[in-house]
Amino acid sequence: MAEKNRKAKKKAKLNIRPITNSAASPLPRVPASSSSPLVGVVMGSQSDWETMRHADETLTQFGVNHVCRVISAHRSPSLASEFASTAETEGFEVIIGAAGGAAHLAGVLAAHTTLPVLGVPMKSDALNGLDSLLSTVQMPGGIPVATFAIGKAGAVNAALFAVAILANTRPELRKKLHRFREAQEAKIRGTVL
Ligand code: RP5
Repeated sequence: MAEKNRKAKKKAKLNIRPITNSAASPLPRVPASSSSPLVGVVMGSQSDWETMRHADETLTQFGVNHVCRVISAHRSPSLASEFASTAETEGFEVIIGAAGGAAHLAGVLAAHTTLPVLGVPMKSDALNGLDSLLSTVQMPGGIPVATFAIGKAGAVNAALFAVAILANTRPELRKKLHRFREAQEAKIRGTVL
């Protein structure tokens, strides 16, 4: 049985498809690495990239292999379902879902996977992101989405939280998180106005 599981796992690994965005989308991209990505950063629109690039930069800072993709729960519902349903076998360990307005993306992703889904509400024109926040956070019991702050702080913190999850089984990431906190504090201690 163990041998069968090992073979199935190996096969799933070999079947990993490179996840790329359409050529028309210049920003979200697959980072240059041969190992499979651990974090999927998914956003509802390319217009979310200006905020979500901060999640991308934070994950890159920690050396975490990840992909950034535009997938809309409303405009490309089948793709959202396909991405989340296959995420676990693709080797992802955490998904970050960011959307604005009627922000159902993180919830829809969470409905199709048991991987941890971290939601980032985008600041919206109409209601400054309060709509996004409530749409993301008010999940029905049974399908959890860990929701972060609206905008840049949420994007950075979702990435840091993803690193913290991965660090549970990766001591080198835990060390990096400690160093990050120390550097952050040292910067404040060294600030004299
Ligand atoms: C949401 O609608 C997206 O996540 C974005 O925040 C918002 C507006 O999208 P665009 O009209 O700019 O594509 O689905």
